[in-house]
Amino acid sequence: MLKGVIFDLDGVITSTDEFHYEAWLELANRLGIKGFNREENLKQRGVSRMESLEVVLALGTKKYSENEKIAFANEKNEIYKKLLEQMDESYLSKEVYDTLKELRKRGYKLAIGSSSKNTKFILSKIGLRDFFDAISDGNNITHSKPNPEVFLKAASMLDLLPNECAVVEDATAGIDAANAGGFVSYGIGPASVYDKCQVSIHSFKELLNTL
Ligand code: B16
Ligand code: MG
Repeated sequence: MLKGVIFDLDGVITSTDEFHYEAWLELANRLGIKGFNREENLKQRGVSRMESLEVVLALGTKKYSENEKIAFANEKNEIYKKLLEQMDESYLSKEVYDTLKELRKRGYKLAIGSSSKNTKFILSKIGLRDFFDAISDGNNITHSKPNPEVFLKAASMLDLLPNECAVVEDATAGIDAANAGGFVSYGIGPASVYDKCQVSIHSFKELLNTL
C-alpha cells in the first residue's frame, strides 16, 4: 500500500522550466552557440545544472576547462535566479494546492525530490516552504537523476520504503530514477508519454483517483 508521495518540483509542482529555458538560451547566445531550442531544453529536464550545461556546450565546437564551465553554470544560475524573483503564490495552481491538501487529508506523507539547488527558494516563493514533510534536493545529493539517490533520501526522511512511495515526475530521467529506486513512477506532462512510466496521468488532480 502506498503511504507517501514524492514530487519532483520543476514541471510538476510549479513551472520554472520556462525560466530555465530562457536563462540557458541567454547563456548560449552569449557564447555564440546556435541551435539551442526547446527540443534541446527537454534533455535538461530533471538533470543537474552541470549536466544541463553540457547539453548547451555540445551544440558548439569549443572545448572549455572545468573552471570555465563552473563560471558558465554560475552565470546561468544568476540569470535564472533573477527570473525566479517574479514568482509568487500565483505560480502555484489551485489544482495543485487543493490536490496536495486532499492527499494530506487522506494521510499520505508528502515530500519533494528535486535536482534543483534552488528548491527551497522556489518553494518559499510559491508559499509552500513549510508544507512538505521532507525536502530532498540538489543540495543533499552527489548523483543526479536518473540515479535514484534524491528519491531514496526523500523516502528515508519520510521513514518509508521505496515501494511504499509514489514518485511524480515530468522528466524521463526522473522516471528512470524512480524505477531504479523501486518506487511506483507516475509520469505527468512530457513523462506521461514515456513508455517506462508505470502510471500515466494527464492532470495533477488525477492523482486523487490513481494512487
Ligand atoms: P538548479 P527538478 C531540475 O529540477 C530541473 O528540471 C532541471 O532542468 C535543472 O537543471 C535542475 O533542476 C537543477 O536546477 O540549476 O536550480 O540547481 O525537475 O528535478 O525539480
Ligand atoms: Mg522536473
